[in-house]
Amino acid sequence: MQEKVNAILAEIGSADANSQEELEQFRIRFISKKSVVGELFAGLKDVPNEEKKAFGMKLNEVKQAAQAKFKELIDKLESSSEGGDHAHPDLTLPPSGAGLGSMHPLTYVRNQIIQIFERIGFNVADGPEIEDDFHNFTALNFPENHPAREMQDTFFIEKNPDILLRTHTSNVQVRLMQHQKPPLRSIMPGRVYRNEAISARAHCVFHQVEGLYVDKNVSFADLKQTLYHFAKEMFDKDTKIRFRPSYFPFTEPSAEIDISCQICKGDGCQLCKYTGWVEIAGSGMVDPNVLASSGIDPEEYTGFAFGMGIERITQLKFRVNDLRLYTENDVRFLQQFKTLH
Ligand code: 2NL
Repeated sequence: MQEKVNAILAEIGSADANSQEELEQFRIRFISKKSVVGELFAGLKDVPNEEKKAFGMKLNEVKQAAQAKFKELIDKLESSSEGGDHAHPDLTLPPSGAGLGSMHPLTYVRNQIIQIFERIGFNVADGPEIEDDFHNFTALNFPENHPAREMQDTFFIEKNPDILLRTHTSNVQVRLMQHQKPPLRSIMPGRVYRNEAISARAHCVFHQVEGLYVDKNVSFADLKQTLYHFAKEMFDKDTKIRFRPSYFPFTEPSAEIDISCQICKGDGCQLCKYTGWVEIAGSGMVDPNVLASSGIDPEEYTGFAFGMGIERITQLKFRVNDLRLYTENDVRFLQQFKTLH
């Protein structure tokens, strides 16, 4: 027994720990309830009575040696590199960087769209997101019973008279035509709202850029050339563009603009539904009724207008396949755009 005690004492004396793991091993072997020291104490009851006192004192010596060694090893580890930096930080070091944020891809694409149009003479106009029925619907030639006015599409704030969250940025164009004389050449980027369930492909808040050009003799050829130019600047130089007849209440004639699919280059893929084409914008010649309701004489002036979704353009540029990514602020998504500026 005495020999065993001496062996354990010697083991404690020469013990060392160079990591938290080794420290824990020491604790389990010499400090914990099930340690070898604990076992020695358990054996105390079998020691003859006359030796109990001396042996008990010896065991206390072992216990104290184990505890002293344990403390010594903790101190040693704390002042070494493992865990030491936290215990004793070097206050003279310069602070570590706060971790720079990155530009949101929608902000980047919006700025790019603005720059492309500014270079060809468009300016940026802004207006309210909370709007009345006239500027959001009536002035834009929406018939009284048009489905877009119904509850499922529009967030109404007040009824009679109707106050609502704008469903497109066209309200800014109406206000511009009311307050400025042609020539008008503006784009309106902004947030718009639709009463839709949120999914990968639909959101109740998204972003649009609309454009308006009103002057004497503005033609459909001007519209085509302007949007051709935009698509070439925004996407690859070899991007193909086509105009497809369409319908909007506020333009006549109307056309949707498709570009050759950026993912498969026209070969056909899931994004373009195997057509080789993807839609990027709607457009048309401003309906004479719209000019007239905004106080511009349709006999004297003509104009073209267009609208595009910023999320859509961003999806095509950066292959973002779920609209929810734009608003969830997941840093794993946002950090992928660190190089944008
Ligand atoms: C789309 C289609 C479009 C317009 C927006 C507009 C505005 C006024 C008058 C006439 Cl004030 N038109 N805007 C015209 C055609 C299409 O947007 O698909 N947007 C995402």
